[in-house]
Amino acid sequence: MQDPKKAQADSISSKIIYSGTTLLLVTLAMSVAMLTACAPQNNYSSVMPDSTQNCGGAAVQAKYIVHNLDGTWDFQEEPDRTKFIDKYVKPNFEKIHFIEYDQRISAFQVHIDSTGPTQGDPAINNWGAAAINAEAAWAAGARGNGVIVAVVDSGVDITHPQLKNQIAYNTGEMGTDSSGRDKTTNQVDDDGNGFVDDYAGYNFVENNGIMHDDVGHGTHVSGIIAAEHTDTTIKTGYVQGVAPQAKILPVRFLGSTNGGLLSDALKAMDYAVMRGAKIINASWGGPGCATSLQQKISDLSNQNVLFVAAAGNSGANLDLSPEYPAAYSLPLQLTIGAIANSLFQDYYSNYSKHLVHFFAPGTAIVSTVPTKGAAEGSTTGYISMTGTSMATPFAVGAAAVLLSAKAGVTIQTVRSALLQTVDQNATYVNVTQGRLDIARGLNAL
Ligand SMILES: [Ca+2]
Ligand SMILES: [Ca+2]
Repeated sequence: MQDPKKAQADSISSKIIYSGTTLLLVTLAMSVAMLTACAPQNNYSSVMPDSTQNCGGAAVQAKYIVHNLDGTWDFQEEPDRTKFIDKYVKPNFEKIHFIEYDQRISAFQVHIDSTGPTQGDPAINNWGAAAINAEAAWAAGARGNGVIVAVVDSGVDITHPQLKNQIAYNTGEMGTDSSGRDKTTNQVDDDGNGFVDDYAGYNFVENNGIMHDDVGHGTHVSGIIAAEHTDTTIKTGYVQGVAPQAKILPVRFLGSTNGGLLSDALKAMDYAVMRGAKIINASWGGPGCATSLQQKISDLSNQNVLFVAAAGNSGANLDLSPEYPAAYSLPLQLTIGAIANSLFQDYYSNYSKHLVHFFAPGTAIVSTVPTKGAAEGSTTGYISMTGTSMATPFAVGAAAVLLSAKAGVTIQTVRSALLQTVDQNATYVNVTQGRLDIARGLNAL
């Protein structure tokens, strides 16, 4: 995307940096020259997205995402483009960095292998946790203690028996208010954080604090990260979260059809940071052309928040068929592909020597889903799913474990340790030629 305002912003900052009179004059002269040179395009439309842009059909042309030069976001809705320019762009032009259309985002389609394994069923074999050597971490007491992990997804079933104690509850929205009403439902922003009744995360699809998961995707991801257990060894029959003392922050932006809006994803990530999340699980993406998503993940890097993205399930080389956010390659990003139980890269997983950092277990992963009302039809609260959506939370859980393992460990150190300690296999097509190994990662801290 063209960035006509960047040159202007750069010249403004150079004016501030150089204090010598000559330099200042030269810089000012250059600025004037640049502005004059840009003049034919420097009308209000210059910050607008091309009206023909449809981003592979994902663009929502009545909705706009505005990024301001001061780093803030604005979200606007106006079906008439000319009206939008007159009413919003002209009065705010001087402070706008860029504007783009809102877009539809999808959770990566996962394959449902089997529905309804029951507790105690040997089909719940936790092969993924075993493959990444999670036992070593549990035995060492490194269990993600206190690390808040945001599952920015389709919501989470916060009543699931293996998740209800694993949620990053907001105590400022719990208990009773001065009128004796339940703070979780009193329609009051009791803790003054800008969100009403957000006792268990926030639902940006319906703009309320009521957390639910119609499709099971976010609940499945959450179980892989932090399903409750106290074991130090791999057992069968129930799910064992990789980081069972991490806290899940549910942030819902994908609705009942697994679709969501980019604007809601941006708001969801802002919310996650505000609530103290150190790691974001992003098991979603698509073709898209979202400058704002790239900007947001770049901002997260500056805020020391790790953004972990699923590589996608097209079985493609991301170098040739990029999907986003998987292919952004930002400083504090990890992009995760998938291996099967054989430990070989599975056919559906996207790959790239430059953009996919390592692989993690993604095939036939049993994890938690809502017991009632899940589209997948589970009546037991467990389901087996396959996809890079499942590989991503293994990496997220591992990062939480490493972050909690030693005082003073930074998220940058955690990311480097995970990258440097993969188990390698010559057949893997990714940056490290490797797959996730928590035990080795811990040893490298
Ligand atoms: Ca609140
Ligand atoms: Ca409240």
